[in-house]
Amino acid sequence: MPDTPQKPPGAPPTEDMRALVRSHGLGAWEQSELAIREALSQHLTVAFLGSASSGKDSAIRTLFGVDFGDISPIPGSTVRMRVAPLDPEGQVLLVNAPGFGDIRPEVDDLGRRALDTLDIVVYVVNAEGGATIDEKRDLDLVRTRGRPVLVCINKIDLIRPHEREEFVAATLRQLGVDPKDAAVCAFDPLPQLSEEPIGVADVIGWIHHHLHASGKELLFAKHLRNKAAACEPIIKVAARHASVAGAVPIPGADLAGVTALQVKLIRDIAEVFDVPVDRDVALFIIGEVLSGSMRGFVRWGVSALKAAGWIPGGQIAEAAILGLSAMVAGGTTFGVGRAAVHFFQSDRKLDGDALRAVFDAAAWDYKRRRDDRDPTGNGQT
Ligand SMILES: Nc1nc2c(ncn2[C@@H]2O[C@H](COP(=O)(O)OP(=O)(O)OP(=O)(O)O)[C@@H](O)[C@H]2O)c(=O)[nH]1
Ligand SMILES: [Mg+2]
Repeated sequence: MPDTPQKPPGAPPTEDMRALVRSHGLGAWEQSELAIREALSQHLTVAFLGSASSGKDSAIRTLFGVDFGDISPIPGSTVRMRVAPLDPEGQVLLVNAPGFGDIRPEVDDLGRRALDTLDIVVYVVNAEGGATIDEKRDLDLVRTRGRPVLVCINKIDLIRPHEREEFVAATLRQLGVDPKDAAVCAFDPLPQLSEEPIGVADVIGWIHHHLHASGKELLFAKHLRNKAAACEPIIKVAARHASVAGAVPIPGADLAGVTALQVKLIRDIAEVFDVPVDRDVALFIIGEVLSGSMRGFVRWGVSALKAAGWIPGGQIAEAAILGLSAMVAGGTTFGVGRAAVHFFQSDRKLDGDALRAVFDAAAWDYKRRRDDRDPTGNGQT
């Protein structure tokens, strides 16, 4: 028996909460080990194609933080189609070429293998001047390979803000591209027009989404320059999975399923930051944020669930409770992810209070966005 049986559910002492997380998180730690090792043993090839000066090198520099010209190309590269590894083992290859048009006959062995194993194509179009017939023809050829192709309308900073929407729509129509497979970008904007690159998060999100099926998204995220941006889609996916896990990750409820997802999420994030993480660190983060159950998001979750008729440990069958538990599970997982990002960004110097503050802000943010999408509040989106 726990030594505090009289405590109302939803408000166990902080120490109990930490112990609870610990007991659920230990097994999850072992399970996630294998999954991560497998994800990181994959191979990934991303091609950046597009006509002269469209911004291929700028895209590579902004996304991966490397100067493509400084990486030694692998044998099989040609003057026009260069293939270079992002890591010493050559697990992640980048292809940098104008297009596929007349290239195939020129490349041999490894270069051809790079083309054959392509995972993702990023086709960069220069917004200045709009799309050309040649680009349309080349893009059509690229698409015949059956790989996911993202079209980036780059240098959007050079188009006047009020003309952008119409310009983008017209360009995509000309190219025959579905807007969901396009991103509006400025990989290297003129400083006077935009201080930051534009559209990078969209590009990362799209690629992450399309690599998810093959399990290569962690390898991709690990090589990105902007670590927080790299983690964002990972956090969103984990929150979505948690929200459908049908478990309530709060004191007095069934932590197990959601804790396992959160432990894995923290490990993934640590991998992206390339920092060692051990079990205790992961459980520390989860334990600290959830032990803030006397206030904030977790407190809201407990009260809302109880008001809807939820009994801790009971079956979740009613739609209202199901919707709320999905919100709580998704929100806490989203919050745990953001807290972990800040934790690793701060070089592991965040204490419990700081972690809880980040957690809470993110969890409310998640709830607000869900509420906007689902004004009925019953989670049936
Ligand atoms: N204004 C603006 N200029 C950009 C942007 N992206 C790239 N450029 C500029 O466009 C020029 C060409 O960019 P690169 O990244 O070298 O293009 P590329 O496709 O690799 O060019 P090639 O290898 O010569 O075909 C450079 O001067 C960049 O600074 C952008 O988003 N906005
Ligand atoms: Mg170039």
